[in-house]
Amino acid sequence: MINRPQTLGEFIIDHQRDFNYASGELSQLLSSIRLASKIVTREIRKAGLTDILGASGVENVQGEVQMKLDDVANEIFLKALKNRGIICGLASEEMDSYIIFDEEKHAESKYVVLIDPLDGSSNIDVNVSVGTIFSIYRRVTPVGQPAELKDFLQPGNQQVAAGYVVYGSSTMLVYTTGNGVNGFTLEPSIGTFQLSHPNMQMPVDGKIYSVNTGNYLKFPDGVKAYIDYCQDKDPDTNRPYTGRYIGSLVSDFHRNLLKGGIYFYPEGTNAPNGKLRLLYECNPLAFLAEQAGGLATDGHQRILDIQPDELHQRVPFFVGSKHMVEKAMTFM
Ligand code: AHM
Ligand code: MG
Repeated sequence: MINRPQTLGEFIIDHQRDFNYASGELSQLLSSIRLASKIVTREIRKAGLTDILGASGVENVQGEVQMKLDDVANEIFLKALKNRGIICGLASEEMDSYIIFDEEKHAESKYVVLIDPLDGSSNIDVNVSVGTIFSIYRRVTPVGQPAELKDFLQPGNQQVAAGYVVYGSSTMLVYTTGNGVNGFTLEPSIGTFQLSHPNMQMPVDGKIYSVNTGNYLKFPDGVKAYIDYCQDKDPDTNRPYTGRYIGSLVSDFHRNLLKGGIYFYPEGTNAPNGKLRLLYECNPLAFLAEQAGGLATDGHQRILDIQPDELHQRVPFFVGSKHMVEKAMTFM
């Protein structure tokens, strides 16, 4: 037998029984995300050529208007997720409202997906990595009826799976179904994700803090005091910490997951709930963080216990190594 890393497809099938409801549908859903992320990878790898092939919003040489990559990614995920008839609805950062899938093939669909198809997309212009974030729930309304808003407005502790794709120097897909976190790296020559990071664990302590310090003056006093703490010298607690902020949430989170660290996007005087969206940015990353031994809060309470009341709701976000998030909370 050839000794080679397990592919994502093999891993999904092997772990199908980990789910409470092992009907194979969630496996198919994850396979749709796997496919879409490969197509988005292909589109992103061409992004630097838009200036010569036609920038977004203008006509290309074929006379077609180029779409923004966020919209391209949204279309790709939407089509891939809709095709197999597994989900009854989709909500996305790119769409004001959720979409209902109620054609015949969705008659038995039990899942809804919430997605940020291309987070940090302003980084594309400067060739910095971006990501996709996704969150999956079982519907709460009866199967066979059109999905409703309440299917999407579930607290994060009800997620059945969540993950992200980081389009970096490699493309990686990292996900959890509530049984730990596993990371897969795309082998570009054969187009297959391979298990490169089994059972990922976030170090309980770290040396990295990630925050947009340009907002320092707008932050509440507790946040300012915590930033001062991060910068203070104390060799016993690894301080001063190293500041690392890409401004691309998935990449910042991914680095801190591997190396240990804290990411925070707090409320500010001009943004009472911060910037990040609860349902398709914070909840999925919070689920992953907890599954890897980390923590995620809004500064006061667990992110996963927040009952959402709107689709695009924002929330202050503190996520990362357990001891670092615990310490940050003592300042709030
Ligand atoms: P987006 O969903 O419009 O891309 O915004 C989310 C992004 C995150 O990736 C990143 O962490 C954050 O915005 C950066 O915001 P800021 O530039 O205010 O620091
Ligand atoms: Mg986003």
